[in-house]
Amino acid sequence: MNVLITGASSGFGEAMARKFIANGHRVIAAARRADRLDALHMELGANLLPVTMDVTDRASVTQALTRLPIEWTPIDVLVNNAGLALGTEPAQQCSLDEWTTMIDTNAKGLVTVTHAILPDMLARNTGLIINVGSVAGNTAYSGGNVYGATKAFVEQFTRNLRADLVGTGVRATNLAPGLVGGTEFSNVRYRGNDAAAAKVYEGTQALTAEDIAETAYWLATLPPHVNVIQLEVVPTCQGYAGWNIKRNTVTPEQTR
Ligand code: NDP
Ligand code: 8X3
Repeated sequence: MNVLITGASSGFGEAMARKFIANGHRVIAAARRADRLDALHMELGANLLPVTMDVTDRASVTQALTRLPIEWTPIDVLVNNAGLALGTEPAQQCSLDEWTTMIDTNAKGLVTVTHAILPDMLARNTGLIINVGSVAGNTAYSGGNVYGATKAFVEQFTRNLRADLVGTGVRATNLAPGLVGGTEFSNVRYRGNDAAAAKVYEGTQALTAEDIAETAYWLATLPPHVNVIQLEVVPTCQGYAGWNIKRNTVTPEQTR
C-alpha cells in the first residue's frame, strides 16, 4: 500500500510511518518540519518519502501532491492526522489567532488534503481515508471550546463522506483517541510549557502513539467490504466526567 500521512514529523504520524513501513508498505510522510522528516527518512529508508507540506496553505498542498513521483502513486490510504490544540483557557480568555490556527489546521487543512486525494480514489473505486478526530469532538469540557469544535467537524465530515461514498469502494473512518501521551500534543497545547504538559499524564497510564498506530494499521488492513465509521480509543483509566453543576449562582434576573 501507498500511505499518505499528514503530521508525520512527530507523535501519531511518526508512529504510523514506522508501523506501516515495518509491515512492508510505503509511506509519504508530510509535515512542515523538513528536518524531522529527513531524519525519519534516514532511519526508515527508501520506503519513506519525506514531503514538506503545510496543510493550512492550499498552494503548499497542491504543490506537494502534484509533484509526487509517479511511483509513489496511487495513494491507497490517506491519514489526515496533522492537527493541534492551542490553550486550555475558557472561551472568554482565548486568542482569536489561536482559534483560527486550529480551524485552519484541523478542519480546513483536513478538507484541503481530502479534496485533493478523493477524486483519484473514486476513479479507482478503492481507498481509505482515516481522519484523526478526538473524543474532544463529542464530549464537551471546559477549555475545549474551538479544539473540540474542530474535532466535531472532523467527526461529522467523516459521517457525511460515508453518506456520499456509499456505493463506491472508498471508505472513511473517524479515529477518535482520548488521552495519549508521549507526543508533542500537550507541549504545543501549553505553548512550550513542558512541565504543564507533563502534568496532563501524571498518575495515568495514557495511550501511546504506538497504540494509535496499531489501530490505524488495523483499520487499513481490514477487508475492503468493512468500513468502521467511528472509533473511539481511550486508555483504561479514562471515562466520562458528566455535567458540571455550579450551586448558589446568581442569575441576571436576580441582580436586576
Ligand atoms: P503532535 O503534536 O506530536 O503531532 C502533530 C503533527 O501535526 C506534527 O507532525 C506536526 O508537524 C503536524 N502539523 C501541525 N500543524 C501542521 C500543518 N499546518 N501542516 C502540516 N502538518 C502540521 O501530536 P499528536 O501526534 O498527539 O496528534 C496528532 C493528531 O491527533 C492531531 O490531529 C491531534 O489533534 C490528534 N489527537 C491527539 C491526542 C493526544 O492526546 N495526543 C488525542 C486525540 C487526538 P509539523 O509541526 O512538522 O508541521
Ligand atoms: C486530545 C484529547 O481530551 O486532551 O484530542 O482534548 S483531549
